[in-house]
Amino acid sequence: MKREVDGTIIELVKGDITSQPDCEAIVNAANAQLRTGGGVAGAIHRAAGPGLEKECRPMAPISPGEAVITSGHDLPNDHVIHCLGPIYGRDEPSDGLLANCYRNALRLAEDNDIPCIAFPAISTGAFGYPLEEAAEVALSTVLNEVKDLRSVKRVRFVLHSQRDLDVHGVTLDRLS
Ligand code: AR6
Repeated sequence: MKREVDGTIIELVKGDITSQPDCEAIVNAANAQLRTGGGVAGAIHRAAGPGLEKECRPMAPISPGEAVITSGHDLPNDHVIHCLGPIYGRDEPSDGLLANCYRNALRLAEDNDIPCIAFPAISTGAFGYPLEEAAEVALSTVLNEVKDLRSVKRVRFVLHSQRDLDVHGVTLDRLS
């Protein structure tokens, strides 16, 4: 599914965040220590190789809603933007902190002249954020930001399951 809004393409695909070679930046659903882990963080660190953790070390820890940028190491992408999503039910306000992740990642992409950025569904795995609510926050935040984007021409959401893709599709339909 694809929408063009204010000259930016917002697209939803089913897939693996580490297999997006046509995007200059991918976003990591990171932990505060910026170490490898499960889910997205595990997949990204495995594909990037040990140099990524080494580059991350001096930037840690980060707080919920914060984003930092590194190079992509052995990934096919130039950059990884690491975002710490809120742990649902613990880091409050969860919706504001999750929105900060998307906003801060887009700002870093703009500052680094990145044309395409690919996001996973931050916080919806180990951090327990309900999928429908997270999709609403993610897509409404991106839709609010597009008018200010100059470098970023494509924002891709890479969803891991058919259900995740369907929920984001219904939400994007409703919001755009
Ligand atoms: N590509 C795209 N999406 C994926 C992939 C992948 N390779 N793998 C999982 N997902 P999570 P969080 C989906 O847990 O909730 C880590 O251990 C997954 O199905 O990766 O922000 C870190 O170290 C879910 O929908 O991120 C942190 O401690 C979504 O990506 C913690 O988990 C996010 O799941 C972060 O938790």
